[in-house]
Amino acid sequence: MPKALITGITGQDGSYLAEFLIKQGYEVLGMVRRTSTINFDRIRHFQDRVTLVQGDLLDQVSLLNILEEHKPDEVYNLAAQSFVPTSWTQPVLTGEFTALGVTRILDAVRLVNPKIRFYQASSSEMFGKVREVPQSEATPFYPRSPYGVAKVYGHWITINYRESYDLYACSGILFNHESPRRGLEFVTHKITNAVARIKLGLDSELRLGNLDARRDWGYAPDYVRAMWLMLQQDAPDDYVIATGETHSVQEFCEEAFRFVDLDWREYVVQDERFMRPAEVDMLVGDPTKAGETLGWEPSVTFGDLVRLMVEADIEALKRNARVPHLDYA
Ligand code: NAP
Ligand code: F7E
Repeated sequence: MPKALITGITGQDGSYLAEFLIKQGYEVLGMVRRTSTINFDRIRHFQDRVTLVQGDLLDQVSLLNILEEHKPDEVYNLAAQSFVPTSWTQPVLTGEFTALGVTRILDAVRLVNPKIRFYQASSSEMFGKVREVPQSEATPFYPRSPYGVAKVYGHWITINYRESYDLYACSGILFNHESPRRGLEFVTHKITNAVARIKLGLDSELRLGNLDARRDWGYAPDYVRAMWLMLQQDAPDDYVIATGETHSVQEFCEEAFRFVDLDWREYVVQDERFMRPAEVDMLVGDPTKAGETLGWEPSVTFGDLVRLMVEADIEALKRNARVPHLDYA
């Protein structure tokens, strides 16, 4: 039975990846950090089928001990400070988690067992102020936030460890991917949660920042399959994972409100508080290499993604399962 370690198992992607790997017949280890309140909402329904181990990307010894004790064959490094606005208010911490954290775990792999196959969660935010359209593996980076800068570091240190130490280390340059498990601070889930609340009479407006920003939005379970495929090839490489379609935040609103027969213009209010010091105006990925080499393609359209998220939020609210608001996002 192959064994995989997932850092960030309590996050959106970590939870879907764990379920996917269990179905593939893996023994799954999930690294969790110590918190005063347990935050296992996304993994509770399969917690009895994974082994949780305590560790932190800030703590080198914990990483070494986990690899030595549990001997995984594959490591998926998904842990990060992943919210772009927080990277301006906590830039050093973001660099510690999202940039240097990658070196800490790569070094642990190199020292404990360089045969471990390694996946790094790189991001389309590295393209930032885009140099070409669409963005592919060959597009130069121009990050526009401390988060984007930290991800560029994580990307290049992964490539450097591959080339310096002959590690099987891959970097997936994933464009935005969403689901009902997405953090409520990200724009898609913020919108679908608000649409559900407004539809059920629990709220009357939705305050957003830049409605013109465009993203290439896919469905998270499709994207974790791509992570696994990257580690099953003959040789390690880097891949763009995207749908190839771009939509604006406004289009996302239109679609989400239309689904519940409401007009978005009656509820959406633009609010300076949600504007960023620097914006990534437009992202759209070219997933040709992933299609040709990995046989990967997305299975959920933009319209289906919006609808499944709105439906899930309405259901959750009816069960009284959603928190109301986040003031800072
Ligand atoms: P997420 O929901 O924010 O999850 C992040 C995970 O990292 C959580 O499990 C969190 O644990 C953990 N974590 C944070 N700091 C840590 C530390 N110091 N030590 C150990 N664990 C730590 O993120 P996601 O959307 O699943 O994304 C997964 C990865 O892909 C991230 O690296 C993200 O930057 C990257 N990425 C995401 C997207 C996307 O569209 N979702 C696109 C490209 C790249 P707690 O639960 O304890 O906070
Ligand atoms: O913003 C605009 C905002 O926070 C998308 C992370 O997973 O994907 C994610 O980063 C766009 C931006 O995601 C609000 O200005 C408008 O242009 O959902 P987001 P992100 O910044 O693209 C990448 C690939 C990652 O790697 C990251 O980890 O939406 N926007 N109004 C807003 N965004 C938020 N959050 N809130 C608003 O009110």
